[in-house]
Amino acid sequence: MRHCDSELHVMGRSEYVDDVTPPAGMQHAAVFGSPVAHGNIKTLDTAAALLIEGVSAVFTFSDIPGEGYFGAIVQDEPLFADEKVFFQGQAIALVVANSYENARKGVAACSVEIEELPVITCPREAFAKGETHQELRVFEKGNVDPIWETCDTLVEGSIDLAGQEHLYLETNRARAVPCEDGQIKVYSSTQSPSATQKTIARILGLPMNKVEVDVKRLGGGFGGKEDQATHWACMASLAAYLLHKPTQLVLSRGDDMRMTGKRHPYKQDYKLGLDTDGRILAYEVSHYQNSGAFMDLSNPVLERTCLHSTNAYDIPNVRIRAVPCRTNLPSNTAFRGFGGPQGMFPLEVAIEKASQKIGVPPYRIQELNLARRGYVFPYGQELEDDRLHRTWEEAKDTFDLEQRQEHIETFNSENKIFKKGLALMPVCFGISFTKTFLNQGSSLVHIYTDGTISVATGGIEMGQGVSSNMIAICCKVLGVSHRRIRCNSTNTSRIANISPSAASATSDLNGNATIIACQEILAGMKRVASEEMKCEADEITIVDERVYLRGDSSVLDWDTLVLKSYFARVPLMAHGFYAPPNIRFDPVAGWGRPFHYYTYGTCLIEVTVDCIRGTYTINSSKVVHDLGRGIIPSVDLGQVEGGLAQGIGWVTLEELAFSDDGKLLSNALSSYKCPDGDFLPDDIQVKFLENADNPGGPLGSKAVGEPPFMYGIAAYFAIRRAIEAFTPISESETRCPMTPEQTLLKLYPQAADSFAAFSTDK
Ligand code: LUZ
Ligand code: MOS
Repeated sequence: MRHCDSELHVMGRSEYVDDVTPPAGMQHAAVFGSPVAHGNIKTLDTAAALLIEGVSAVFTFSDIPGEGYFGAIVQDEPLFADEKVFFQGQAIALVVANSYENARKGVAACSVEIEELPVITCPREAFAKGETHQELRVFEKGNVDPIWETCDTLVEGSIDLAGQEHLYLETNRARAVPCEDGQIKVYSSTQSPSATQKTIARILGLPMNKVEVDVKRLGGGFGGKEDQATHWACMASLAAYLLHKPTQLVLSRGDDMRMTGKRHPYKQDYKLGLDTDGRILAYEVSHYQNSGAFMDLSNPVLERTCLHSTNAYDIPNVRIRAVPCRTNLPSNTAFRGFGGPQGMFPLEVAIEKASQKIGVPPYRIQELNLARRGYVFPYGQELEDDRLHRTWEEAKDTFDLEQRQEHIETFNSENKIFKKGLALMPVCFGISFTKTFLNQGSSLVHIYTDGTISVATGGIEMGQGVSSNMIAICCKVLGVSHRRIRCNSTNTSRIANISPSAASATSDLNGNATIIACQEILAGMKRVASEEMKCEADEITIVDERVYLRGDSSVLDWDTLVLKSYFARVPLMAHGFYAPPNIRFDPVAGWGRPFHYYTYGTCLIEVTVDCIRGTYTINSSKVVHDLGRGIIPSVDLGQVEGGLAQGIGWVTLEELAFSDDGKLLSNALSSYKCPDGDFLPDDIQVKFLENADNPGGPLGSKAVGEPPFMYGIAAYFAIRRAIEAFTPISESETRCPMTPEQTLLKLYPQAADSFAAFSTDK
């Protein structure tokens, strides 16, 4: 089986929110955003907009009939600016017109006078000024303080870790259609239909049962639509509700980049202590999270940063300090990995520094400290297997690590201008929402009298293949061909209280629920078959659309049994609900067993740096990944390769830049470079761990969405090692991404000052 949308995608026939034929009289909306990052609104002039031909209305904060403020964790965010603005691009007004062009003309005609206030863009500065969304939190294991003086090697430093633009192909958008009796139906590009439904109800002052949210598919989400698709759906709904006309809001690429939050940038301090052998004795890290203007999901993102701060390593003494800092930038939000990558990064920096002091390759220190079965993470969960080691050992063997290392050393001794570097990245990523209650999935399976099947779950199809996985699961459990099965849109009227499609857990949660639903229907059908064949129901199986009795093929086929079941008044529909057992987490104590299980893997990346130009080639990335027993191999491979590419992009080309006054400088695809097929390595090898069934996942599978992202981190260190082969790196702060510009500055530190003099107002 392939990805079930592949044909439609290739033909350009798959439909997104605004591809569906618009209802008659549909209006178009556009957003007027703040031109400055912080200030008091003195006067807002929208009269000129109303004079533009086709413009029917302009809405602001005071037009909101229900609650004007919302938020997943705390309700601190207004739908439109309420007297003050807190970031450039913050929505101030919504212009509605008879066409997209006229709505944009209306926006251009709006003007605002703002008394500007000081702008903070740096989380350290925000922290120093007491601008935090929450108190600083500390996670501890053992006690680092008395250990430092016993260490043979100590390294410390600070890090400037950049954020990342989601760059989903489909920008945020929604279409709202008013229905009878004050109800509203909303088509939204959201990863979280129930959060969208709930927030629309809140903003409009409606009960939730008057709001229906429907999602066919997304053109990518990556976390960017976990919490921040809501705003646009609420705005379209507000206009539709107040004007009694269907209204569509589609963000332009520029507006989407400027108005929505991204991966959180962090500032970090680390300190690592090791003994003579390279064994890590103590690790301390402080995370100053650049959270942006409002809380959004910053709290759980930072929590995952803390939980993954020791990644895959066994460290006896750990102190993790973390604080979400309020800055005048768009509220940063979920992004594949959800703070995990930011948690893992500083430890790898520290290990690299330590390896130079000790004089061994970093992978030796990584290997020596890799956690084994029985290890207890700083938050209390125990590592229950040795699969992480398996991926590490297999990566080393399969990809000839020692030989590659020798090859690189030889190459570097023979070449002056080109230098090569290699790095490994082990990943141990916890699967489950850390907010335990979110770990629930639902599925509704219908079998129609012609034998065809439809499945609808809480899972959102955003390209990752969850619909295909649901079909594959139905097909395996029911014993029928995937051609009989369709996956329906995700709809709040079919499934209630849907958790966001996030945390890599969508196929797990909804897949297990689908198994439960299929088994329930199947049980009824087997009863019917057993009466027909005068046997016990558990002697019946269905394979390849045929009924088998004690393993022998019978005359009954699927279509016949479906009809017989219908006439026997046996239900051919079922709702399955699944919640993984045995998980709990106390966020105040920072203690528990938050994860159902871990997904593991090891990645090896090799690069070549052109030491004259500062450019580089990623030669290869080779991965051993623990997939459990994969559901659809091509879909899983797509997730691993896609995650890897996005991770490589984060640490190399993708430079998110803001000016000191909070303006997004990397505000278009011309100034924000993401990896393309040409940049990515020609040699990508992904090997799935064999004999690795996962009892916690549907059909033995494992969550695969986020973990591969962190493989990309290896590219950063491979480039640094190549640079080190040319000239030692000295720096007061370690900066990521390692763009070609950064690489050049590292290659020629003497020239860095003069470069700085030439560089523009960054
Ligand atoms: N979303 C969320 C997530 O709300 N909680 C999580 O723990 C999480 N983890 C990864 C991605 N999204
Ligand atoms: Mo996500 S970062 O799993 O929406």
